[in-house]
Formats: sequence, C-alpha cells, structure tokens
Amino acid sequence: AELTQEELFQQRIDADQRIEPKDWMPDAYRKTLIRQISQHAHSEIVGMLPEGNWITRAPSLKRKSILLAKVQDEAGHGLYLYSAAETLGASRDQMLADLHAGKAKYSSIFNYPTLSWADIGCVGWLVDGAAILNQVPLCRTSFGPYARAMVRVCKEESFHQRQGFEIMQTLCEGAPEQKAMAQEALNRWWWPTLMMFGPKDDESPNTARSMQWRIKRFTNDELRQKFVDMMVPQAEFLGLTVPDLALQWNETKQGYDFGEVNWEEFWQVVNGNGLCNHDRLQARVDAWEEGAWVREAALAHAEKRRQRQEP
Ligand code: FAQ
Repeated sequence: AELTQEELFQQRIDADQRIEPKDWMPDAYRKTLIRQISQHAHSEIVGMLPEGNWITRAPSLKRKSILLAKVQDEAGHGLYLYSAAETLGASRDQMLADLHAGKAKYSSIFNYPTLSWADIGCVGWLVDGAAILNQVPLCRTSFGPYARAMVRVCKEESFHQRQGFEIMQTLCEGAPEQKAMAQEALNRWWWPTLMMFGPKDDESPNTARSMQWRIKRFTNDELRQKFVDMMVPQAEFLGLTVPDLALQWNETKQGYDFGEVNWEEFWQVVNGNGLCNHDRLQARVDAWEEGAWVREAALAHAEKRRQRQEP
C-alpha cells in the first residue's frame, strides 16, 4: 500500500531529517511549533524584565556592563525566535497582540520578583542553567529554523550561566551577610526553577506527540531530574543548602530523589496569578504603546525611500 503524506512525514522525522518551512507538514505539527516557539520568544522578552530591574543598581561598573550585555542577548534570542515562528506562517503582530492581551503563555519563572542582587546570581545560575538543559537538545529539534536558532542561543546562555554562578561564588566567599543573601535567594528560586520544565510527564498533554515528532528530545521529568543532578553538587561547592528536605542521593538510579513541586502554585502562576504577572504584562504593553512613534517613523521613512527610488 502507498504511504500517506503523514506516514512519509513521520519517516523523515524517524530518519532524523530536518523539516524546513516549505516542506509539507501536518497542521498539528505546525500548530504545536508555533505554540512552543512563540511561548519561547515571549519568555525571552518578558525574561528581560526581572534582570532589567537591577541594571541601575548593579554593584559595580563591571557587573553593570555584564548584566546589560546579558539582557540585550535575551532580546536577540526573542527576535530569532519570532523569526523562526514567522517561517511557519505566524504573524509577529498577532503573536505580540496575543501576548499583550494576556492570551499567550510565557515561562512561569519570570513572574517571580528579583528582590536582592543575589537574585541576579540565581537567575543566571539556576534559570539559565535550566534554560540550557532544555535548549541544548533543541539544537537537534526536527524543525530546521528552530534548531539553527538554538545553536547561537545556547552559546550565549552558557556565558549567562557562568556569570550567574560567578556572582553566587563571589557572594558565598564574601561576608556572612553576603552568604546569607545568596542562601535566601536560592531558597526562593529553587522550586520555581524546577517548575520551568513543565508539568509531570503524566500530566503533560503535549509531551508524547512532541517526542514522536522529535520537537522535544527529552520529557519534562527527564530534564528536571538532569537539572537536580547537575545543580546539587554545584550548590554543595558553593556551601549552600538546597531547600528540599526530601533531597537524597539514590545509589540505584545514580541520581537524586527529590521532593514534590507545588503544582498548585505552578498552575496559579501559569494562569496569570503569580506575584508579578500583572506587572510583567503591563510593562510589555507600555513598551509597545510608548514605542508606537518609532514604528510609525520607521514606516514613514521606508515609504519615503520607496517613493524616491521609483522611476
Ligand atoms: N511556564 O504539555 P506541556 C529562557 C504550559 S528559558 C508556563 O508539558 P510542552 C531563557 C505549556 O506551554 C524559558 N507555561 O507543554 C532566559 C502547555 O500550555 P499550552 C523559556 C508552561 O510545550 C533566561 C501546558 O503548560 N524556554 O527564556 C510551563 O510540551 C533568563 C502543558 O505543558 C522555553 O520556552 C512553564 N514553566 O512543554 C531568558 C523552552 N511549562 O501551550 C531571560 C522551549 C509548561 O498547551 C532570562 N519550550 N507550560 O497552552 C519547551 O521546551 C516546552 O514548551 C516546555 C513545556 C518544556 C516549556
């Protein structure tokens, strides 16, 4: 019997061939990619806000220039990702309209406040650490433009993670007050970071199909486990305590057992009721409205140039 288009598509996926924008693809594949890539793009842009909050208060000129560069990198990541989503037929104006209307999701982690300088350390160390674990496998995701965008993003994320760890290390080697500040920040960021990987596999509606299509290469729980196994020794090296009484090395599985994430809190934050959801969205809406004159001026300029070039 002849294979259907969908079966041929799955054969290409199974042979690890990249799917490109003009190739045939099932509607649901296109839809789930637009969903994931646009959420990812929004996360990068909204993710600039918690760290942007500390640019004017960075403790030294050196820290300030590093933080500025990092926050600008996140803007760049957002732009590559919006472009990748556009190759699937999504319109950037529509994606942004959905974000501004509160209809589009972005990572739960950016709805938590950055209260002290140590939070900037934790965002780099833990949040970028989680982002890297999730994104390195995405360099091999089946959709070409998304995979290629991830290569550069991951290189930049490694620098971000390193700078976060180094902030933590400096604080942990400093005065007792600085070490306490680092511990207090870890206490607040640990659990929200574990939530970044998404719901448990048996409660994740998208995982099975995204694995079959090789959009995702690991499940949410697999990545969460890798994260804990990677981070616990780093916390020990810093002399910090991971705030989880259930945390214990499991010899048989050669990994850590750890406590249960507060899923009630996770869904509250995802559904708009976290500490900063309102402020984050308002900041994006304000930026869009205050930037209207720039967009208008750019369009007017392009129009003038076009008229000048006409014979
Ligand atoms: N927050 O069925 P699943 C960064 C939603 S890193 C909010 O498991 P999926 C770097 C999910 O969308 C952060 N919503 O979904 C940076 C779905 O809702 P939907 C961004 C979440 O897609 C660092 C529903 O729950 N990284 O920005 C979350 O298979 C520092 C059911 O979930 C990425 O986006 C959550 N944590 O797996 C920037 C990576 N988790 O759409 C600035 C790419 C789940 O059905 C500063 N994305 N949901 O209504 C992915 O790998 C996947 O989309 C997952 C979720 C793993 C996030």
